[in-house]
Amino acid sequence: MSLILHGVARSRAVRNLWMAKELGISFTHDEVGFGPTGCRSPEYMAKINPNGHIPALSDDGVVMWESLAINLYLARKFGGPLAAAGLAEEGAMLSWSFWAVTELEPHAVELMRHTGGKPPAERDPAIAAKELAALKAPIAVLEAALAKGNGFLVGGRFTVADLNVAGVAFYLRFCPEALAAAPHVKAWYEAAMARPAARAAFAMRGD
Ligand SMILES: N[C@@H](CCC(=O)N[C@@H](CS)C(=O)NCC(=O)O)C(=O)O
Repeated sequence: MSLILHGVARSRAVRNLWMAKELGISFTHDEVGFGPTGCRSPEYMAKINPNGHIPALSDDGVVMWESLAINLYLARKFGGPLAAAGLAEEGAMLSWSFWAVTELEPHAVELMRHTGGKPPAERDPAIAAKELAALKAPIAVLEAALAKGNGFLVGGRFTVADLNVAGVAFYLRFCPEALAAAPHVKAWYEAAMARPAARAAFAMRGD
């Protein structure tokens, strides 16, 4: 089998497992984990990802890293309703995916750490409050887009853009307050996570 997804489900690889299940494609799951015997091993870093991170993808000589880029690649390769129907949609999908990793993810990760990710004694409510405040603007952007798009980001249907952004919004899960003023985001996120492919992928995390 030529398509190999490297990375355990309990990492950002869950985003790619979700995408692969949406597409119904066959792939080998190489469950590379963390640390010196996993994604920091010299062999993995030499052959797959010099950054020492998971996930990564190998596809017949094409080696990729960056979870959201991998999903855009899979969408382009396998097509179907999650993929772009034309350049305008592709542009919007690229915009939302880059937006998710730059505008949303840094604050959402810190919020996650200080609301549920770290042991309680290591959580700092002041950092959580600061990140929650910083998330107001991007969440308002998402809320407005979903209101305008009837619950979807691109093309009036569930696409890789929704999957990529929802995969990042997963970091907000310990802080319901983050979506309290964003009913469209809340409904969209819940619908995305209720999809059979999402449930199957997230179940692999075992949490
Ligand atoms: N922007 C990258 C981030 C990759 C990343 O930081 N992965 C984490 C796991 S979710 C990792 O590999 N951590 C282990 C390490 O850095 O040693 C992506 O979206 O793929």
